[in-house]
Amino acid sequence: MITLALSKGRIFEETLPLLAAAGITVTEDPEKSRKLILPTNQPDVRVVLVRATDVPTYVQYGGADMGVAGKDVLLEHGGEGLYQPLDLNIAKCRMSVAVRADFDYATAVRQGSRLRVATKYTHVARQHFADKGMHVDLIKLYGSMELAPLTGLADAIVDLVSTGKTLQANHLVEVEQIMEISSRLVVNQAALKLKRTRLKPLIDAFASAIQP
Ligand code: PRT
Ligand code: MG
Repeated sequence: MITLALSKGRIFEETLPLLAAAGITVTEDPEKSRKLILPTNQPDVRVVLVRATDVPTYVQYGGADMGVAGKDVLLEHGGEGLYQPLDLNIAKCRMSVAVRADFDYATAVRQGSRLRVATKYTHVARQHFADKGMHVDLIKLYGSMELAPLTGLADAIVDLVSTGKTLQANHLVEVEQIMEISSRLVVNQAALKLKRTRLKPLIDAFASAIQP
């Protein structure tokens, strides 16, 4: 049995065409079903639905043989025990610093002010501000980062941006782009050895279906 860990939503949706290229069709709709294990048209392939941040953990410990996870999630996880053969070029966005539209970020940086930064991505944020030689106090959040500058919890946030509509709706502006983000295929290293004859063709099929 091959177990693939995916998160519901954009990763699931954008992985479907890659699965199709490998001859795999998921036979139940995760938005309609409450099942956490979804069958496919291949009797030896199943999909498990986990939180996006849990995908690397499932694959690392063998709860799944492979999975699809955002670079944001992989950088926070650390990637230990994971083979990352492919950038799938899906679920694309960027990781950015954003502040309230009325906050003068450039001046705060120039004056060396100690900023409070709220984020789910503390590893990436710590590295980014260290590289800039800035002292920041990081506040770990698990969601709705946009709220932090509006309530006075923080001066800035580090969050993912795709269309920019969420920032705009909350009167925030993007002041720095830290990195481009897309999702990668991650494979359990032991599974790759033990189930290589089944996994290698799947990886090759995904590779051939990646859109530029
Ligand atoms: O939503 P949930 O709390 O269940 O989990 P999650 O947010 O971890 O999962 P999900 O499915 O929302 O995101 C999975 C992966 O998709 C992330 O790990 C990213 O790699 C990738 N991705 C791509 C994004 C976005 N684009 C994105 N826009 N993840 C989140 N967003 C959010 C962003 O955090 C912000 O709140 O969308 C909002 C901004 O979108 P725009 O279009 O308004 O700019
Ligand atoms: Mg989300």
